[in-house]
Amino acid sequence: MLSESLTKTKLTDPLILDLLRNIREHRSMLENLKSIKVDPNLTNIISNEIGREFYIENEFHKANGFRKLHIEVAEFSKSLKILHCVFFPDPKFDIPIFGMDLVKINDIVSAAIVDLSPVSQNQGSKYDKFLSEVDKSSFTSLREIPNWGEIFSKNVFFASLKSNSEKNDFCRVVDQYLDILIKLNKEAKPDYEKEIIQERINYQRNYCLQQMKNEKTSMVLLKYFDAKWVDNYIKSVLFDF
Ligand code: BLA
Repeated sequence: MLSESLTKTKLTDPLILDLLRNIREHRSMLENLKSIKVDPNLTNIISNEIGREFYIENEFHKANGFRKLHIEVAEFSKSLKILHCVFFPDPKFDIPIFGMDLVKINDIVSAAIVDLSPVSQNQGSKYDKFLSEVDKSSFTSLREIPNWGEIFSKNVFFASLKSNSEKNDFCRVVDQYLDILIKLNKEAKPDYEKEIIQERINYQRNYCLQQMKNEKTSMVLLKYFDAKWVDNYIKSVLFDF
């Protein structure tokens, strides 16, 4: 087992710890898993200034089929907790982008989103059926995807979580989406045709550019960091391409 899978986070929120454990478990199933070196100033960021406390913890890996496996745990002003995860595929492989975001404000999970987002025009048809079979019937507060979210698949799941049973159900949906991702990864063989690879690169670039239009990400960071720092963090840590 990699030492990273044992890394303790400062965060103690049970829902986020559950999701984190599950995501790390799936990550550990990938072949040739290696951590990626990233500027330590951007990996673990902590402030203890009274009233403006925060910490951001990042893990970066790569593996067969993936150019970057990123997990971020963050807490701001002791009230806003975030679990952010994007697994970017290696464009040589026919694997979608796994993305999830959980935003918890005090005890309310206002946003819980998970998707396997396509990186080519026809990719969805390969796994749409599996995603659509994942049971999402129990949720009471589904949310509408904003305009920039055209990058997501038609089976993107987005909701607020209102009860413990919805929180458990979201963990199950994430678990099942990750199972599907691992299965697609196992079946994938590298492609060498330039056009196919270029299309996947273009889709990843577009995914990142659209995510950058989510002002809610930058609005949080701008409360704690200056604009130049935020711009660099978003472009090099969260959504590089
Ligand atoms: C929304 N993202 C949000 C919100 C906050 C953040 C505060 C508002 C919560 C709400 O609408 O209820 C903040 N998210 C962050 C920050 C980070 C983060 C600061 O990850 C990291 C430092 N966002 C992603 C990814 C996805 C994503 C990978 O980073 C999806 C795979 C989605 N976040 C997403 C969506 C919304 C959101 C769709 C709702 C936006 C809206 O309704 O306008």
